[in-house]
Amino acid sequence: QQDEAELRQALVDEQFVLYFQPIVDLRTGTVSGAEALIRWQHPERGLLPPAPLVELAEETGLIVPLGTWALRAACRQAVRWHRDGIEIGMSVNVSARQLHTADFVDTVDAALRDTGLAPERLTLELTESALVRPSALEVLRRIRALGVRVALDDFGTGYSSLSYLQRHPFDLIKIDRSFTGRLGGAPAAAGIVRCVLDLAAVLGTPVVGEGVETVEQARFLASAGCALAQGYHFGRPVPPSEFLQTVQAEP
Ligand code: G
Ligand code: G
Ligand code: NA
Ligand code: MN
Repeated sequence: QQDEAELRQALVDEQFVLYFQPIVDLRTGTVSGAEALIRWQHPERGLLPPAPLVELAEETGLIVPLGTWALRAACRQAVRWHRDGIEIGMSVNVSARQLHTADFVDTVDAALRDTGLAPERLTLELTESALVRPSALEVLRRIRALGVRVALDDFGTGYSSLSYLQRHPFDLIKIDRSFTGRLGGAPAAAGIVRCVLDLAAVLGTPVVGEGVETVEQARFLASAGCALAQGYHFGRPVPPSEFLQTVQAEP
């Protein structure tokens, strides 16, 4: 059982690793960024999937130190890549609990200063659930005042999507894979995706299509004016060395 005590110990022992998934510019076909996704390298059970880990961490509040670890490790990795001439952005997931800790903005500021990452290279991914509390708006403003970008993750799966879009300043909208991943399957998917792209165009906000698994889905998004895409078609989440190979193998 992955209980709380085990997770606490794992934090002490730093049993976590980050995997990275490419975010691709649909116009040029080049990698424009990486999304950092946490994995638990368990000493006995091997590499564990993130969903139960993140869930347990959310329940216990350990997502706060775990999230801070992920943020700092992702910033360090981005700086390493930049030193190697790989000038890509870094996206990091932030949970509601993390966002609403009193010192969250200071934590982000410290991660940038300690690692030397340029703020505009960092994107924090938030879901609609993180925006329910009214204080989220002020936190978002303070994050953006640092120069850090903010993405609305899993767009379309939460509640009150439209009002959040209108009230909060996002640099990026990520369409959830339950829409983009069904392009070519569910008949309504194309219409829904076009609608989100139109909406984003009105707001002047670029869009990432998530969960792109086929070349047809990628082509549809490109022709519909979607700027960026992510998904198994372009690359699965992989360890940093493998990620580097993918980027360097580009034309
Ligand atoms: O990586 P997928 O590989 O299975 O990730 C599963 C879920 O875990 C996703 O919803 C993702 O947003 C979340 N997740 C992965 N890494 C992190 C992290 O560093 N912080 C938070 N808060 N969530 C994460
Ligand atoms: O909630 P968030 O969007 O951060 O979660 C990202 C999750 O989506 C990760 O678990 C990642 O492994 C998964 N993912 C990324 N690309 C694809 C894809 O093309 N298909 C599917 N099914 N899952 C994907
Ligand atoms: Na995400
Ligand atoms: Mn997402």
